[in-house]
Amino acid sequence: MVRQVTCTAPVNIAVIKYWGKRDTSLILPTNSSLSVTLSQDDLHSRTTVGIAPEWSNESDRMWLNGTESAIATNARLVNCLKMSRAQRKALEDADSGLPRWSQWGIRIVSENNFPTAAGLASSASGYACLVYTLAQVFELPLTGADLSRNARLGSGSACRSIFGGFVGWDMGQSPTGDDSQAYQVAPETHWPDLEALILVVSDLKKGVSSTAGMQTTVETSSLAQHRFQAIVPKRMRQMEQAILAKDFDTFAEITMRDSNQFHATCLDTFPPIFYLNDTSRLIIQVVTAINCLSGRTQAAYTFDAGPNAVIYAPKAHMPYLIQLFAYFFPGSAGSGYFSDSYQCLPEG
Ligand code: 2P0
Repeated sequence: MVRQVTCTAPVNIAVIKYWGKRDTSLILPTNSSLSVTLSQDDLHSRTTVGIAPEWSNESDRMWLNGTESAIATNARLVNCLKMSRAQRKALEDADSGLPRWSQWGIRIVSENNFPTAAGLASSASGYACLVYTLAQVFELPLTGADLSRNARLGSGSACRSIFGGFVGWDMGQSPTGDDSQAYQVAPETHWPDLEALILVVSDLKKGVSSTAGMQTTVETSSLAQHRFQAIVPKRMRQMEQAILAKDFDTFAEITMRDSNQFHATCLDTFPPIFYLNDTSRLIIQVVTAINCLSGRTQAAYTFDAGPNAVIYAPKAHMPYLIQLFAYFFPGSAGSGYFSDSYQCLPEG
C-alpha cells in the first residue's frame, strides 16, 4: 500500500539578496531579504513523495533529476524529513484514531525543469516543493508561515518560494528561528505589468556553492557587515513601499543596487568569489545604456550566485528588450558588440 502525492513549486528571484547566516544549522540569516516568485508555468520543481508501511524497515530514498541521491549524508534533507515526521507524530499522539503514517518509509522523486545549481534558485523551489509535498502526504494542518520555516531548514531561499507574488523573509531575532519566516508583501495578482526575462549565460554548476560562499563572506568581508547593519533594513522598507505603489523606477534602482552590492561583498570576501563573468558584465552595460540613453528606466538586472541574469521590466518593454539582447548576444556567450568601458555620466 503506497500513499503518494505530487506537487510543483516555483522559483523565486531575490531583489534584496540573502547572503549570510548567523546560525548555519537552523539556517538563520544575517539579513532580511525580498524576492519575486516567478510563475510556475515556467521554472519549477516537481516532487512526488510516496509513503508505505512496507518501506518502514528500510532507509528513506530519493531520486533527483533521475539519479538516486543519498539522504543520510545530507543533513538538511534529514532535518526536513525529521521535522515533517515529528509534526505528523504530534498529530497521531493527540488522536489515536489517526493512521501511523509517521512510521512509514518515504520515497522521494524530484525534478527541476531548468539547470540545477547554476544560480537559478533550484534549491529554493526544490526544498519548498519537498516540505509542501510532505505536508500534503502527511495531512499536516500547517500555515504558510509554518511551511516557510520547514522549507528554511532545507535552504534559506526556499522559505520564500512557499508564497506567490512579492515575498519578504524576516530574518527574525529568536535564536530558535521561530520568527525567521517568509511573509507575502503582495500577491501574484498585484502587479501583472511586471515581467521577468531570464538570460541563461551558463547552465554549468557554479564553482562556489552559495552555502560555502556566504559563510566565507560573513567571516571575512567588512563590507558585508556594513550591508547587514546599515543598508538592508532601510532597503527592505523602501522596496516594500515601491512594490505596493507599483513604482517601477524605485523598484528597478533598488534591485540593481542590491545586486551590485551583493556581488561587491563577494569581491570583498577573502579569498574573493566571482559569480559574474564577462557576459554578465556586458548585460549590465546594455541595461545601463538602455536606461540612460532613453532617459527613463526601461529595465532592471539582477544576478544571483551565478552568471545568469534576470531582467525585470514592464510588459510593454519586453518585446523590444528581447530584440536588443538577441542583437547584442547572438547565440554564443561572450560575443558582445558593446564597449566594456561604457558609462552613463550626468550631462554637462
Ligand atoms: C537570494 N541567494 O536571496 C540569494 C542571492 C543567492 C544570491 O539565497 O545555504 O541556496 O541553502 O541557505 O538559499 C542562495 O542561497 O543558500 C541565495 P542556503 P541558498 O536568493
